This record gives sequence, structure tokens and C-alpha cells, in this order.
Amino acid sequence: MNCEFVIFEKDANVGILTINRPKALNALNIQLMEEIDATLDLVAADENVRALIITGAGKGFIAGADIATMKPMNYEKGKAYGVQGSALFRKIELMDIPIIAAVNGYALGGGNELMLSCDIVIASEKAKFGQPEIGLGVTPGFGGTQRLPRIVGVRIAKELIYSGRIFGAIEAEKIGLVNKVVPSEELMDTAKAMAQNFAKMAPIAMKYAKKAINEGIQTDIENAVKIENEYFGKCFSTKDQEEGMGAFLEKRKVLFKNQ
Ligand code: DAK
Repeated sequence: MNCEFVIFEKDANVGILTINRPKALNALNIQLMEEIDATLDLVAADENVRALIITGAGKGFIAGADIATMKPMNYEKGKAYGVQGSALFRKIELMDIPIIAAVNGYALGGGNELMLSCDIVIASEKAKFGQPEIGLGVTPGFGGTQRLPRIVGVRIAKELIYSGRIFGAIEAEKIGLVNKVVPSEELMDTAKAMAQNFAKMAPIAMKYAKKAINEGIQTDIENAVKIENEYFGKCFSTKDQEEGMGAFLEKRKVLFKNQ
């Protein structure tokens, strides 16, 4: 696939999707969103890709949705753009494999929202975060009003969205927005080491663990426990469960086959 703004590489069983529109700090225009979408389809179809890293080229991760694209929009076009972005970010969230955002720089607006759809976030010390939409006359439109409060809590999310302020990696770690902050030169190695570790695990159990967490967190505990029971039970119809437990008991190296 020929992409102008997305670079996709594989490092063993890890995919690396780099947003590559550095002149605009990787702001998300419609073409870029379509290219991310198509790249995710390729990743989903490739069973050798067991974990994915999303990062940005240059000094930005993603500086938001493209303000120049949005400026002339009316109600219909704005809503359609929001629907397109929300569908893409939901697709990221629903991917079967773990996704790590390696945030190298500005993650603002739609960039912060894309990151909220990922499973894990590793941030460079130089990363900057924020939902500045309110200062542009709009609300966060790609899931920020919904996922940010679920991740950092309602009060913190409200303060961040109402102020639109930009904040650094240390604060992001403190409020639980990111998992870990590292020096910028260690960002990709840290993300790759984590992704390679995930990629070694049982892929079906990984998929079920992700689904159990994502589905369970949206519902009451009674139902959430049932969701967990179901996915746990389903693991026992996989060969990898026999292999994982067999390898432990036989004191040998495990070899998962995604079966
Ligand atoms: N869109 C378009 N271009 C952008 C951009 C963006 N979000 N962010 C940066 N750029 C471009 C700049 O225009 C500049 O281009 P040239 O002038 O060189 O052509 C280039 O990237 C470099 O930026 P700066 O010269 O400004 O670089 P600085 O280091 O001085 O400043 C900055 C970096 C990140 C602080 C600054 O660029 C900035 O404040 N950028 C805007 C950040 C922002 O407000 N992001 C949120 C965008 S709003 C919706 C769905 C979704 C959304 C809204 C509605 N609906 C439901 C319809 C989402 C909205 C957003 O994401």
C-alpha cells in the first residue's frame, strides 16, 4: 500500500506505525486518517503482527485534527468529520492486539484522543498533552469527552477540557494518562521492548484479556465478572492454553501458535 503520511514497518512480531506529516506536526487531515485506517486493516489481516506501536515523525506525535481542514465546516460536515474520527479511534481500541502509543512530542486534541484509544502510553520527557479544542470554539470531538474521564477521572478531565491547557509528561504520568516517561532517546527502545514482550504471550489470551478489560470497564461489576468468566472459559478451548500450562508443568520453553 502506498501511503503519503504513514510509514509502516515490522520488527519481528511488532508493527510500527509512524505518522509522517512532520511539517504540520502530524495534524490529522482526512487523507492521513484514511491511511491510518487502511494500515490498521493490513495489521489486522497479518497474524504475525502481535503488537503495534504508534508514534510520530519529527517533534510532534499528533498536534490534533487539522485546523485548516475544519475551519470551513458546517454542522453536517463537522458531524461527519467527528463520526469518521470517532470510528477510526474506536477501530484502534477494538484491535485484537495490544497497541502502545510512543508519544514523542505534541499530543494535542485529536492526537491526545488517538492516544486515549491505545492500550498503553510511553511518553518522552519532551511530550506535551492537552485537549485545547475549547479555545478553538469546539468540544473535543474524537472521543476526548468520553475516554479522558474514564482514564483520569471526571474532575481532572473536566479541568483539562475546560481550560484547554497544555501540560507535560510528568503531570501526564501523575494523573495516570501515561504509563511511563522516559528520556526521548530511549522512547522507541522502551516501547519496542514492551511490545516484544507482549508479542511473546499467548495471542488469543491477549485478545480476550483486552476485550474483558475494555468491555468490563463499561458495565456494572455483576455483569463485568460474567464477562470475565466467559473470556476465561473460552481460553480453555484453545491449544495455547494446553501449551502454556503443559510447558510450565514440563519445565520447558513455551511455544504459542495462536490456536
Ligand atoms: N492543524 C493544522 N496545522 C497544524 C496544527 C493543527 N492542529 N498544529 C500545528 N500545525 C502546523 C502549524 O500551522 C505550522 O504550519 P506552518 O505555519 O509551518 O505551515 C506547523 O504545524 C508547525 O507549527 P508551529 O509553527 O505552530 O509550531 P510551534 O512549535 O510554534 O507550536 C504547537 C506548536 C503544537 C503549540 C502549535 O502548533 C499549536 O498550538 N497547534 C495547534 C494545536 C491544537 O490546537 N490542536 C488541537 C486541534 S483541534 C471534531 C472532531 C475533532 C476535533 C474537533 C472537532 N468534530 C466532531 C467535528 C478535534 C479538534 C482538534 O484536534
